[in-house]
Amino acid sequence: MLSALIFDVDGTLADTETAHRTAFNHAFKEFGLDWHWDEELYTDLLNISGGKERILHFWKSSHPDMRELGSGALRDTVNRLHELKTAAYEEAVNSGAVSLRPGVLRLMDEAMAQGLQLAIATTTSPVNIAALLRRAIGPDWRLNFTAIGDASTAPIKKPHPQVYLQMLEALKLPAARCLAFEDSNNGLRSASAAGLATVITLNRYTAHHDFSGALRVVSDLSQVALAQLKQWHEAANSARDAG
Ligand code: XBP
Ligand code: MG
Repeated sequence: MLSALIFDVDGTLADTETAHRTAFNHAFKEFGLDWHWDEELYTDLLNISGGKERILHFWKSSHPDMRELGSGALRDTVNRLHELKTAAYEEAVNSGAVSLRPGVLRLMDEAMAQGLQLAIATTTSPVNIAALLRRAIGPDWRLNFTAIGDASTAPIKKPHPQVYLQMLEALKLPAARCLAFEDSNNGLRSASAAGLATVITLNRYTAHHDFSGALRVVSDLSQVALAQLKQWHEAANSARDAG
């Protein structure tokens, strides 16, 4: 029986990556760097999960001759850049730059009304989740979720399954009784490696990703009712049991 829904955040709960990209560029400018991530470059950089990891990857790939002066200087600089980025992103979300994708709130309400548990499994930072859901759901948004896995709980980023395994443990449920919602190949691989059937919601930054093995690929959740999800889930479990 389907007993829990586990949601990714960026690109799934909301189309956040444009706001993230703008915040990265703001941080680079504020720090005095002449870096600028346009949409094409950022779409490619999204293959790297995690903002800090993405900055480091870009720095090393665009400046291969770079030499670290003092131990930790690189790490400290990346951390400072990410702090500036996170502050700019939070400010943007608090001023209404991002809203939940179609169907997300309705599906969550439907699931809670039918006694299903909800959880979050994301790569992003806790403050980003709070800013988004406080604005979309209200000050008591956390009460909707049995558990939240994020950059502070799961340092090993997607496609590693760490964050999804943490959520299954917190939900006290086997993967077969849950469904994951994702938007990227890294996310699909992370959820699949944790044994989860996964519904993909496409967005313009990740629509070109490989979604082989996904339970379903949909443009968004506006046409997906809980009854439909239960049917897909049951069919997936029967297919798996039939080997
Ligand atoms: C996607 C990510 C995140 C965001 C940026 O997260 O890879 O890193 O792009 O957020 P999700 P941070 O797993 O929710 O799709 O800068 O906070 O990492
Ligand atoms: Mg995502």
